[in-house]
Amino acid sequence: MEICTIKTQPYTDQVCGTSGLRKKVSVFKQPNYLENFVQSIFNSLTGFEGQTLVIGGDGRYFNAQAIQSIIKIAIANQFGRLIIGQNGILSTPAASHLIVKRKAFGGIILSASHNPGGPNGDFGIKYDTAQGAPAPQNLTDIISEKSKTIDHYWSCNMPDIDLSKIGEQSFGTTIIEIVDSIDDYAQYMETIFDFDAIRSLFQNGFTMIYDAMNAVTGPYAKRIFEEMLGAPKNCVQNANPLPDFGGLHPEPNLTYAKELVDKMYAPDAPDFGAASDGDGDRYMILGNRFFVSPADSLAILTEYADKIPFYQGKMYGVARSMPTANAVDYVLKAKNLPVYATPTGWKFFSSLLETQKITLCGEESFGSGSFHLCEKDGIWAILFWLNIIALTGKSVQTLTEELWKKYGRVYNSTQSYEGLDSEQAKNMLDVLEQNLPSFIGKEINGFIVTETGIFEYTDPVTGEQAHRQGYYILLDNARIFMRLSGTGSSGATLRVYYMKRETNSTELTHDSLTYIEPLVEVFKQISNIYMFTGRAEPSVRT
Ligand code: G16
Repeated sequence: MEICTIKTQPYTDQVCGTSGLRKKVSVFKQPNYLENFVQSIFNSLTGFEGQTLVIGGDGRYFNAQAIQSIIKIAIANQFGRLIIGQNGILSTPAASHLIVKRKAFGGIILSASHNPGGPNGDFGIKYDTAQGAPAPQNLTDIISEKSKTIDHYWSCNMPDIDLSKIGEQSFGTTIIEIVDSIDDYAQYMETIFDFDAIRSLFQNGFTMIYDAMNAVTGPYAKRIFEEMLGAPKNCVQNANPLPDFGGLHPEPNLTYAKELVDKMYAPDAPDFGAASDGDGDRYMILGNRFFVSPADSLAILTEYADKIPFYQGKMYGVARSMPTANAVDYVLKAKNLPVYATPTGWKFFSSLLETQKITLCGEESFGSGSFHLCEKDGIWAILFWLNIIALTGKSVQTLTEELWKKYGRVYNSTQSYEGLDSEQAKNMLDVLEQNLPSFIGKEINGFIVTETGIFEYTDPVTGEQAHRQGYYILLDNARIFMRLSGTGSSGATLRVYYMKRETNSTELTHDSLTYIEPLVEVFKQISNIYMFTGRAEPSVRT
């Protein structure tokens, strides 16, 4: 096996977004594009020689090919051990867990998360630190900088590795260890939740469907829900990870998880429905003809966390991203615990998790997590719900409606305008920014604007600052928040987040989208979105 130095030219577009580098597969397939980025990651790190690197991905198109290149570059860069999920598969939370459990230097996860896959779809790479956490902003900035000047990378002349066989092989001074992708993660979940109680729930006839959306969590869900917990056979649907997700858009929300939603609203709907995304870090919860918003889900996990032994005596506080509706704030107030509002992006939770300022965290984009891992974790959240249901004997709907009765309901909706022309979207936001102060004190569609601004953040642990993290408009008892998505691979996606709190007990069970509609009208008037982009309606509403 020979180590070779390969000359290369830099690409100028390797800028890390909300979670790593995400681009079309065709972009990643350009000569040396992937290799440049991987070497740029290693060029941004020090002291990894002889250390362990975890590698895995969500199995999407180009995963298998990319892993072989990464293995060769990692060996040439003198990592001591590469731990790779069997067949190159690891969900994002499972990779995060392996990094910590095996005391790895870090990990490379191949995924474009919830973005569609296949030859015309998206691919992505992200780096996780030794804490199993997404690379912080200062590191991703360095990686992006290094990628602009890279002129060579190291690789090895060696045949591709057979990733299907569990076990170890040596290459020079590097050991390659292929591991079962599910074992460690499943065992870890068993230490967090009361599997016996969940097993009894299913034995007593509780019904469930889980939609893996042909993405990475299928095998995890089969093992954990069906085999270990005795959930109904074949309750895991779209269970085989496919390179193109079978044409599905693996984003668990009311629009893209339509197959699951239809089943959960059918006359013979089961008690519980759930789905995850491409790489297994997001989740959606449905009851029988009932949808739980991500903000309510975080509030309910917080309400019941101290009933789960793993969290007893360890409730420190909770963080939510700023766009996330603030239902959890009222639960925390009652428990006399702090809440932190961070910018969008899981990496902003890391310092809070690592320093035990928070126990749980969550986002409106269907991600929740806790100090058990520094990544969001879809299957964990679903197990958390099952554990609460097993302990309380209450349905999804009852648990949610009880939350509303106790604390008031924070109606909320995220509405995304996907595929906008980037220039048009930017113009619209530039004008909006200029106009923001002039709205204060005005009445728009029956709401008085009380405050407007740009969200700026200082990390309470590290003191690092994040600027211009979105625009907010506060109205009486309501809020509109706007930002551009950081996870798309082409054009621009504008996300508009609405919330309005209701405490009148006779007004708690309206249809959320209908209730929010007057606020949507405020957004349309304030932004002039139609005039700037030609788009009147969002493409995704949750
Ligand atoms: C990533 C981050 C999340 C964040 C989301 C925002 O999710 O990990 O923390 O909420 O992006 O997406 P957008 O910028 O499109 O609104 P994921 O699941 O794509 O890794």
